[in-house]
Amino acid sequence: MKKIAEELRKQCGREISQCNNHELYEALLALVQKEAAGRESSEGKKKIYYISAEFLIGKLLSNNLINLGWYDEVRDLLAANGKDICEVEEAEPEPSLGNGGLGRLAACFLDSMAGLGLNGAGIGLNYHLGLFKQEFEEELQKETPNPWIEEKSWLIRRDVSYPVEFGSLTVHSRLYDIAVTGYRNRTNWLHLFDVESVDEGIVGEGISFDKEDIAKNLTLFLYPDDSDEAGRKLRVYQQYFMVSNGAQMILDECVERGCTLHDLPEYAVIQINDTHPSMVIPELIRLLTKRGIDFDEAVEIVQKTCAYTNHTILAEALEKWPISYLKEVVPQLVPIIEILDDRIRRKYAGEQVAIIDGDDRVHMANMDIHYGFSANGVAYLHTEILKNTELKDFYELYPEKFNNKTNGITFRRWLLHCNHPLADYITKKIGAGYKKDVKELEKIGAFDDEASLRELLEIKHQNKMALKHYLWESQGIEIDENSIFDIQVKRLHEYKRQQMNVLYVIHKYLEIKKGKVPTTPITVIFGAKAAPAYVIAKDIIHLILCLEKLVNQDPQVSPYLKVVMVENYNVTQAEKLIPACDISEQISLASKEASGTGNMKFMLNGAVTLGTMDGANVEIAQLVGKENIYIFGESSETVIRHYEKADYVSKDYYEKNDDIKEAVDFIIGEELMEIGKKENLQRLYDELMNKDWFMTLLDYEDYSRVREQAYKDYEDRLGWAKKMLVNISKAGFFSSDRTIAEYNRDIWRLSGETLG
Ligand code: 26V
Repeated sequence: MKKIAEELRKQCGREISQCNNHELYEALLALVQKEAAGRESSEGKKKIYYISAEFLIGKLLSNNLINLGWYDEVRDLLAANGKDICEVEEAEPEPSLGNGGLGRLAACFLDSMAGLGLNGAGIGLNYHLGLFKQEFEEELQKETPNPWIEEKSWLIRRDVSYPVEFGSLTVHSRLYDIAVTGYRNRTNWLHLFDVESVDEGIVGEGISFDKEDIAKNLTLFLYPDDSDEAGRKLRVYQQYFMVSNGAQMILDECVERGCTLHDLPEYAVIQINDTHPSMVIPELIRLLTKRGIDFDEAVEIVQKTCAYTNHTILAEALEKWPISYLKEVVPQLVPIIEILDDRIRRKYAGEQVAIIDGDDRVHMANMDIHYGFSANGVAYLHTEILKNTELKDFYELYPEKFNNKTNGITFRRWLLHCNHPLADYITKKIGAGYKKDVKELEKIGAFDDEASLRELLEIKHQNKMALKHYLWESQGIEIDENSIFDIQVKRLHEYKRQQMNVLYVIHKYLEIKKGKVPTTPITVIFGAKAAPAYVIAKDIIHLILCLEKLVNQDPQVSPYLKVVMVENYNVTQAEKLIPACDISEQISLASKEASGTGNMKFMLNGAVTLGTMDGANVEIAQLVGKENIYIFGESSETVIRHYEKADYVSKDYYEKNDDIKEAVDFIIGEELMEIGKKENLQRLYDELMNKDWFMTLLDYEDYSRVREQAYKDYEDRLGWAKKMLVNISKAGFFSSDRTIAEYNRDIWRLSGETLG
């Protein structure tokens, strides 16, 4: 206590009580950085490099304090000086380096690698304006830049720079590092590459900028709009910049540790996070040959070093770059990719497994699978679908490469940090052992007596009060803490079916208007960003915002039903929403959600899942049993069959079911049309009626029935608390420590003695 107090005073230059929250944040940042650097370790011959376009790390101060074992001390010290650690936390801007589940997963994985003592690093890009910031204007999403880098930040500027050659220019990179503190363990680094010529001044209206001025725009935004060719090429520039820097750094580091390059797989393993970093394969081959290794051996070395993770079966998200783009942006890789393709074509006849297709597009995932040693899916069902359907041809060629690694989440952030009341309660009941060994969490399941269950309900209530307060303060929205908090937060995509949730809300609204009011009021909360060029997704946001206005302003309805769409949903908001949730909406069209990780966070925080048999929901259902989860809808097999036969006709469902008809018609009815824009609402209506590619109406009837059942069961408060308890107690499986231990056991094989 004394040491931290003294250091903090020294850092601030005055008494703690005299500092404002921002000064305290900066002083703590400096202290943590110093301590973290001291915990850097050189232990371990082999190193895992996790390359990813996204690292959705969230605010870092509190998590670092927890991992260093300083949190309680600092909280008490601040309190003793009249300061609130929560307010100090608020001074920190949230880094904007990710988009959704894939990026948050990468962040959880870094935490677990360091916590398990693995010799590992993340490699990515330092986007200055990140993913866009979402604002609502006239019930529409508006995108604005999201600058997050302040003069004092977690970024440490390093004296490391590499030349990166593009077809028309060469840039020189600059490395920035962020410390990844392991829970009571070593520090690893997240390496983020940048270019100093980047110029935030070129951003004009909204998030528009000159997409062709590469030197100035290269690390401005994550996922710049790719609706035009210049945008798509910029993504190729970014991807190559990331992997070329990464590959140069990996080779330099390994050589420094005694690697001859011939033995690279003994020193490095590279996990390719989805296809954005796939060019690391030809780039490494290029660099190895440049350093004197012959081509065949270089291919062999790379094949033993790289492993690929698939995060989606959606065809449109599987990257296929036109070879013409690569010729322009990275001409040096093209002959290599052509040879790689040629070798596959000589070996295997099937066009489906080729790397360069008949339209001269490079299938990045195909290259990863052929020229890596491992390909994994991210949940049991997802991996099965990859093996049996989407990547069947590859599975037949290389059954030994395929493996499943069910996703996980770090309990440090998603329980210890975001839900202090629940973490304290669990510690009080079963001790602190679960913090290091999540298997112990199951012990909490024994505390199902009435008094304990009431305590659990009281914690949930406290968290609902905190969320109510936050929403009021931050967005001026008023909600009823005694209502059911029914939450769907995730990226906006048709396959996730936020629109199905909306149809149910419309149905409820109409019921209430007709006089049928729910026993307990309901608060339906959404949070979602839509990709800037994804028109229908933005129309769905428009519909939600119009409905929010209609419902909340209707005095006849709003005592029973509220709709809330939080603005700019991000990690910080997730940390407030998840602990307060009663019902977790995980309602994707079966087969389409590879895993989901929000589902795990909600479960751990005592929400009950309402979901389809998709992604990791399948494993949640298996663990908690059918009394403790609300499952509805068609199976993935049925859905896949519908796609094969092309026999889903949304109009049939509309005609057959009066509730569906009424709710769908309401989208273009006069109440919403008065609030919203005809063009957007009509387009969404037409989409649902005539296409509905992700089969919203297929499961509506069952969804509505099961959702009603969940609301009914909620009335039995102790019965519900028991469900909460089972969910919490079974969540241990979804710790990313388990996931990372499996990656290490089956794929990375870093030496065991570093685990501990
Ligand atoms: C694809 C694209 C396509 C172009 C526009 C920008 C963009 C950005 C990301 C992606 C990759 C999508 C893959 C993805 O995010 N998958 C999610 O990964 C999570 C972690 O494994 C998993 O829980 C989610 O179910 C899965 O959707």
